Amino acid sequence: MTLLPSTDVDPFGPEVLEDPRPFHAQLRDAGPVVHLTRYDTYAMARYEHVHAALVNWQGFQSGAGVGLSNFHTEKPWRPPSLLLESDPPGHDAPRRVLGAILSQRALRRLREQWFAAAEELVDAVLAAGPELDAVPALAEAFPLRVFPDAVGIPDEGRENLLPYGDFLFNAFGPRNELMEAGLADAGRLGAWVNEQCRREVLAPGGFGAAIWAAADRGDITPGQAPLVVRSLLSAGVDTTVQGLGAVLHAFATHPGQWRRLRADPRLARVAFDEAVRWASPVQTFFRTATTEVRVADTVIPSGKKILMFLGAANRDPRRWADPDAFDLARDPSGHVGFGMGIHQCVGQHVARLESEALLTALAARVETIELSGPTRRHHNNTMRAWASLPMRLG
Ligand code: OVV
Repeated sequence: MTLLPSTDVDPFGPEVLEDPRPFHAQLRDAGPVVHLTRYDTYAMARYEHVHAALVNWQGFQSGAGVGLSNFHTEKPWRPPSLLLESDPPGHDAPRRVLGAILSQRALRRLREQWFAAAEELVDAVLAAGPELDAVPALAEAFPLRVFPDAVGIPDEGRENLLPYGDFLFNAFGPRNELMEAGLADAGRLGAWVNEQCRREVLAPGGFGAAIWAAADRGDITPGQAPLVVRSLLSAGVDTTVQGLGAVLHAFATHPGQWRRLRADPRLARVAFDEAVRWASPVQTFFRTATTEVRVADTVIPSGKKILMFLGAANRDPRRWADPDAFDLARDPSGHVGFGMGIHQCVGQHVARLESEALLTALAARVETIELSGPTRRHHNNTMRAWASLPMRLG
């Protein structure tokens, strides 16, 4: 029996959120499982074990919540998600419905429209001059331009989407300053989001209406439909914003890779997955041990929370050659930035299409991308995020 390694480092503290890479290396090197003494939870940071746990939904459940809080002992801040915070068999019907609506095939009808929207946005940004902050001007602007329309929500109140997501992703962590700072507005934001999930509010032809149509067919119940729409509005905006921020930052700091993309714009798709691997916009989710589960030499007691470090697994040198390099020549498939197994990101094709549209528009118009000032992180308990990315487009 080997002793279980432990650390009292706070994975949600400001130093780790500013730059988690040294802590990730420490966790990976300590062993397959590490005890996080501050929260009496367990951590996995090596690719092999993160991957194995993500595909083992029988041993590592999501129904007790995928944040630090255990829904079996603490009341969740909002009714649990039918997709994220649920297990088979209840998980499966909502997942099947949303999976079909967001499938690559179903998204084909949006492709032309989103490519045109990206060209329009990039033209407008370039007309305003070569210097910009890529966070508001591109990473936020593009998803906000195309995604709420695709869901079919009205224009009014869309400014609530990003703050709602920021709070939601903070709420997966402990009740620290980041979480507390969002509490004052959480009720109002949550009420607005819930209002957008009603059948009467959602425009015909959108993802939201398609979810209600699935309820009419009996594929899900009418009681489930608004919660499935809520998942779109919860997981569909901040995540893609940070994914686009990551890929723009990656290119701004890797000029050779930008030249490569310009030479072959079909690399736009692999570029996004490589950026999701490299930056892991969603850094962590918890699981809960359904019974005593053994991982390598460690027995995790039933009911304990386990923090899965997606970002650490995605840069594990045991799995990836030269893991810190952003490299379009690598095959990033198998990364766990979208998760893995039955909960793997149901919106990943939406995210890829948004990124492909934006990168294709940029590659056709912009020879060089470079940072033009100091970048600034946005701290969130779950997301690795940018507050500001000053850039010059040449
Ligand atoms: C993946 C994810 C993040 C946040 C919220 C949800 C899903 C949801 O289903 O509400």
